[in-house]
Amino acid sequence: MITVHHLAASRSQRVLWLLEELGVPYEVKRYERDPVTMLAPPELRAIHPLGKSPVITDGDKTIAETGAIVEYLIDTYGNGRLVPAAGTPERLRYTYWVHYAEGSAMPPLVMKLVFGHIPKSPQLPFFIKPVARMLMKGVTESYVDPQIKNHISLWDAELQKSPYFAGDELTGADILMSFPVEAAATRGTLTPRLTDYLTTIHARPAYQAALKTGGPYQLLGG
Ligand SMILES: N[C@@H](CCC(=O)N[C@@H](CS)C(=O)NCC(=O)O)C(=O)O
Repeated sequence: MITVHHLAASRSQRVLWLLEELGVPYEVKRYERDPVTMLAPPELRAIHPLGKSPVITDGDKTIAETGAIVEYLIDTYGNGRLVPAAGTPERLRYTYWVHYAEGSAMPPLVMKLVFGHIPKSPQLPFFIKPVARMLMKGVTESYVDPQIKNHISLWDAELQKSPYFAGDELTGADILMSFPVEAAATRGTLTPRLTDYLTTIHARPAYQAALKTGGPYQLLGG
């Protein structure tokens, strides 16, 4: 039996969605975030030393990192589903987006979230807060926001070529990319094409089933 070590409102939601798409039985072990720091609880470190979610266990295997989990599950349980055939141009697109989602898209989105929180931190003396706010605002406006805008344009251009990130069918690339697109939706404006894309993937029965299993999904991106 596969166990998904699921942190509330997190990247882990994608793994539940994938398992629902594949129709593979699984169980969920839920972890709640610390209400102040929003970090994962220390119990998660007993499963994987980084103490981050998602992590899955499957028999004697422990697998962390969303991209690695998605590749493992599709390779092991997909029977050719949710991945374009090897050697096709779609397969190359698939590989790119599977790695890009966490490697390139998420860093500026997380930066924006963290920079927004720093000035509100209770640890910060009150007289530093206005300076921190000015600094973070400056970096966000001059560096982070233009980066995010650039990424959003890239996604939009890709979805102009085909309805999904790696062609005409939903694949693991869409499951990986759902989180950055959702995170960008909460932090700025998506293009109409990307908004429609989110509507399409959110309407999938497997996505809806995963929401029921995973519990309330309020994006934090951290
Ligand atoms: N690149 C990793 C990121 C893992 C990660 O940062 N997960 C977040 C959940 S969205 C987490 O566990 N945050 C809580 C913490 O860092 O304590 C992946 O995709 O698995």
